Amino acid sequence: DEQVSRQHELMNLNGLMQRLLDNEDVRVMMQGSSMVKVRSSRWQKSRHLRLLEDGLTVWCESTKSSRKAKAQQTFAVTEVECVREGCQSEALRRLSGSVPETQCFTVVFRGTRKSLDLLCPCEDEARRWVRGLRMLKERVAAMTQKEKLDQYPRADQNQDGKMSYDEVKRLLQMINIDLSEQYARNLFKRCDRSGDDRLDHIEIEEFCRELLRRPELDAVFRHYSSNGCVLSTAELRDFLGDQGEDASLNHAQYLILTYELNDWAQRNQFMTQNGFTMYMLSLENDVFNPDHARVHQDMSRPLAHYFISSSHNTYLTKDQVTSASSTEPYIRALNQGCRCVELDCWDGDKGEPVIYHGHTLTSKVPFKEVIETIAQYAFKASPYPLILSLENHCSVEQQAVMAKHLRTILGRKLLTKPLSEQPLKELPSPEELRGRILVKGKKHTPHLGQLGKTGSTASFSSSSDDELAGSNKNTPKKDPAKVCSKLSPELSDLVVYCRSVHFHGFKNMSDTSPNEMSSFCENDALRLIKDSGKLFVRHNSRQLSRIYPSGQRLQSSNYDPQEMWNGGCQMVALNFQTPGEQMDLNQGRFLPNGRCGYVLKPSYLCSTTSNFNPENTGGGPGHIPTQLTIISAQQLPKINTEKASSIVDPQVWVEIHGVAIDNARNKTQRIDNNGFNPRWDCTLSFQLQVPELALVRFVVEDHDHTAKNDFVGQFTLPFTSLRTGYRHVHLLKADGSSLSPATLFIHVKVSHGFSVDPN
Ligand SMILES: *[C@@H]1O[C@H](CO)[C@@H](O)[C@H](O)[C@H]1NC(C)=O
Ligand SMILES: *[C@@H]1O[C@H](CO)[C@@H](O)[C@H](O)[C@H]1NC(C)=O
Ligand SMILES: [Ca+2]
Repeated sequence: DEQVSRQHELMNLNGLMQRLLDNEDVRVMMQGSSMVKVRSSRWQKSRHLRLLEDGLTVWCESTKSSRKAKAQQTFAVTEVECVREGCQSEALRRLSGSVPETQCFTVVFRGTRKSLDLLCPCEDEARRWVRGLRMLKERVAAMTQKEKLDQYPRADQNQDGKMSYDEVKRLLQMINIDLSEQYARNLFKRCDRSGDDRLDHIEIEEFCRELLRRPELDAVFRHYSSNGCVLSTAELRDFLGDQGEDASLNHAQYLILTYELNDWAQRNQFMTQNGFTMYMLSLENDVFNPDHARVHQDMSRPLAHYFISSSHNTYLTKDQVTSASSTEPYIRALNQGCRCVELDCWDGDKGEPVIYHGHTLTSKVPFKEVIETIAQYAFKASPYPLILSLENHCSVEQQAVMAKHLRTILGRKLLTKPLSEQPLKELPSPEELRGRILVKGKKHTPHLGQLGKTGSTASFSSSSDDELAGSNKNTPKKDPAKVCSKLSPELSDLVVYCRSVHFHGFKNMSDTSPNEMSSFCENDALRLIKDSGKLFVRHNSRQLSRIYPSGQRLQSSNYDPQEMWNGGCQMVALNFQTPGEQMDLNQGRFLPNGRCGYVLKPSYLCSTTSNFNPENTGGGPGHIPTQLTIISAQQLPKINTEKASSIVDPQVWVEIHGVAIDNARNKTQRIDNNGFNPRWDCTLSFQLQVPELALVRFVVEDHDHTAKNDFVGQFTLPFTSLRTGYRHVHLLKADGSSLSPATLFIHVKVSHGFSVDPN
């Protein structure tokens, strides 16, 4: 019987111990090391870290004897995002000088878990832990499902044929079956008939059968399997064809090799129901097209032809009035592929400029420290150019200090001269500017100094974020001539392709240079899009525009970025620190193209003669009927845990965010009291006119009878990256981190005539 064979696979494990113990680093980690956990100069506590025999779990034990039970924390190697050696976290950097850099390292976790800063007794031990953790992490990531099962030691550590909850959980995590505590613990209790907190053979079998039960997935399997037991390569190929992807026998064979757990089936090139479930849940079968997970677009077009992931008030950790300024948000934004960060610069003590939100209680962080952080993280997530948007409130003297720091710290990465001496027809491309850092700010332009004199466009308050004067954001603009006189020549020299100018209405192309760019408050940008959308689109095909949130948004809330993208605006700057629908859209927009922070705009937003008007797209390029069937969901967590016993009552919204006529949303019915495996089988239909601009957002809510529904999870992606067929949607939390194991199972059907923009 198929479930029994799944069980046998899970139990049939060989040891890896011997091979792991051959590794000196792992041996040291398993013996354990005494370290100091560091939070600040005052908060430093000793901890004993030890790698468990599974080669996967690290115990982090408080060593101080205390009346309370010894506090223990664990983390799994699979939870580690990366290991940074030396003083690379904010807490450790602040202590650098007082702690030996070579004995420190930081463990950074996926999602929201706080990083762990550690200080080792000697350099050798620190090096071994850094190297060992990285090795184990890579090793797990590189294995196929079957290798994981074959190579990892028996999860049943004391070999009595029974497994504890943690053992079962670790084992399933090895093959990427994540468990939701809420459901798995209850299920474990229910299966533990002997009541000894351990499951024997038969109990484990029942546990796995219940946990992995997917009748709706089995129905798809049976539809393609002629004998109902296995899929032959030809049958798997037919399924792949209907899914709209590579339907070759080779691909089918590759999938069997990668996902099939059963030896016999794998040898004979069959896929069992288990292998099929593994494949269907894998990222390879994700709703997001995996071809778009790498850089797949032409990167040799002018900068103005791309949407550029941009952050506003990057230095803030929360609201604009009282929160801390810090270098951590720069690291977070850069790691997310953000390519335009903002630096709000003010005069500081001892001649050193500082970054903070002027005239507020936000704390200050030295300019130099931010630039050092940027130098270190600028190109870790993306090789394409990074733009530093300087909001400069400094005296001429401290501006010169800023220029000096930029030159000495960023070195050759800093772009200080045009790439070519030829007159500029269009901006250079991300490819040409690969690995370079561009400064956006005011520049002395002796011959064009008169630009500001016409008064015809007073209704557009131009970029307050580029203002030189030491005023706050809402004070009247200074006389441009006076502003210019306060600009230090050293800093002015560093501005090459992103020269901030006031916007004075749309001009003839011959009167402007592509390296001039303007910033717009959200309200001004919206007005331009509504009143003169076509001209704005044309302007944005050649020059960059940066949009920033209204100064009224004291809580650092965000505006809808989609309307700005519809108008071809490139740098639609959002408060990255504020989660919510707008940041979900930003994350979805920049998901494709390898998350490099540059996404090519559709062709009709890249032409100086475009007739595209975002407000009036009735005769748009397409008319695309799309059917999205929300079939089921798996292991949805209860978010609002005040009522501990209650269970989620889920409903799913599907939203289209695009040009005005494409905007739509609809929802499934509600299912009461089932978050473990709710089933809707609900088909929602949409018509798209301008698919290249549309984002699809799936939102799961927990229905609340008395108050606003609770947000459970979401996933957003561009319509052009949405794959057809049966797919899983891996849900994300509000902060953008994974909500694993929560998924939606859907079917997508897009009717004929649809073709992806050839861009
Ligand atoms: C732009 O220039 C062309 C010819 O060079 C001229 O005919 C047209 O009136 C100008 N448009 C504006 C808005 O100045
Ligand atoms: C929403 O979906 C339901 C179910 O498919 C359908 O009956 C209804 O007309 C849809 N509503 C809108 C506004 O599209
Ligand atoms: Ca038992």
